[in-house]
Amino acid sequence: MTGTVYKSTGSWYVVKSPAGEFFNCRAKGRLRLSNFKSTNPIAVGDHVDFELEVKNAQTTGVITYIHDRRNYIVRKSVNLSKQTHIIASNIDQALLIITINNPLTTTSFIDRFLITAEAYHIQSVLLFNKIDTYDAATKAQAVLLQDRYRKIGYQCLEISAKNRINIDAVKDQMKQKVSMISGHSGVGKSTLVNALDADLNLRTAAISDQHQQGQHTTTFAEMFDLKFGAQIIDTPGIRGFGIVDMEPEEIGDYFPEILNLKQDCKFNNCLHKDEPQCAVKAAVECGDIADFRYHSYLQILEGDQGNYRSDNYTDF
Ligand SMILES: Nc1nc2c(ncn2[C@@H]2O[C@H](COP(=O)(O)OP(=O)(O)OP(=O)(O)O)[C@@H](O)[C@H]2O)c(=O)[nH]1
Ligand SMILES: [Mg+2]
Ligand SMILES: [Zn+2]
Repeated sequence: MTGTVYKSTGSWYVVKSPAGEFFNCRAKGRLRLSNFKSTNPIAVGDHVDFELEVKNAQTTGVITYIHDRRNYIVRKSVNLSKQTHIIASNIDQALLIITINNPLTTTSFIDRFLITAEAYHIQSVLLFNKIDTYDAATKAQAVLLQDRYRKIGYQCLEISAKNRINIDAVKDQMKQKVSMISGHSGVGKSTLVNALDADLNLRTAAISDQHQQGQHTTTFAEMFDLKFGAQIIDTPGIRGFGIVDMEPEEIGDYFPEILNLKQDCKFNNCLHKDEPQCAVKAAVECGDIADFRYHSYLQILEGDQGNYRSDNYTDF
């Protein structure tokens, strides 16, 4: 039987059968695992073959095979271990939840996320959450950021998961798709899932007063079927986002506005750094490419791991 993984705790998996039943499964001992080293060989969204076993009147499953993934999104831990973790697989789009403060989401974090999604051919939508709390200055920042990202081609929405503002627009964007929801801890991912379907009632928690950071309330990725005909994968908050193995020449290709201009650079292997007659640098100078995007590009090119909170919005 072939099913879809809805939850993964690392040792147990919840798999949905074609008939819509959920089974607790474990992985068969000698299962051939994915060809790169990851902390979790089986991820939410995976299509797997599994067999049922009945022991002591309990039915559980054994996963015997993982089908090839259409795509997946991975995160490399920013600590020394450099381990790769598959966040989710076989997804149609990524919803990145951004908060301007409480907690702060930096542009460098947003851009690291976006280029990773670009590299795996996954469309991203930016959701600016908690707009019910924005004062005039925060609102102005949010508008500026949305203008910049829309100009590059990313869809942006302002929402309040808590006060249910623009939730229908999010639903429209999600219909008939599998969406993965991502962002720092405390930005409101689980609150949004609850707003999309009140029956789900996922655990959420206030961010800590002291550090203005989330408390990592969601600890495992999990997929949910939503009543309006969509699936969503709630994920644990991510701190930093280490970029997975990219060649320096490749990085610019995942910034759509850089990719667009690179044929106008004098050198066809231009890294848009110190080279003369670089169309990208010229576009940064005249404001066609946002300073903060170019800054993110250089950071990634230089292999800076972009640790959470090491920078802020001052660069635009
Ligand atoms: N004012 C306001 N608060 C919100 C909004 N969305 C979420 N919150 C609050 O932010 C806090 C964190 O929300 P969660 O949904 O637990 O955040 P999360 O992204 O799931 O966090 P992790 O599971 O830790 O990754 C909770 O106190 C929510 O009530 C919003 O639109 N406006
Ligand atoms: Mg959560
Ligand atoms: Zn160039």
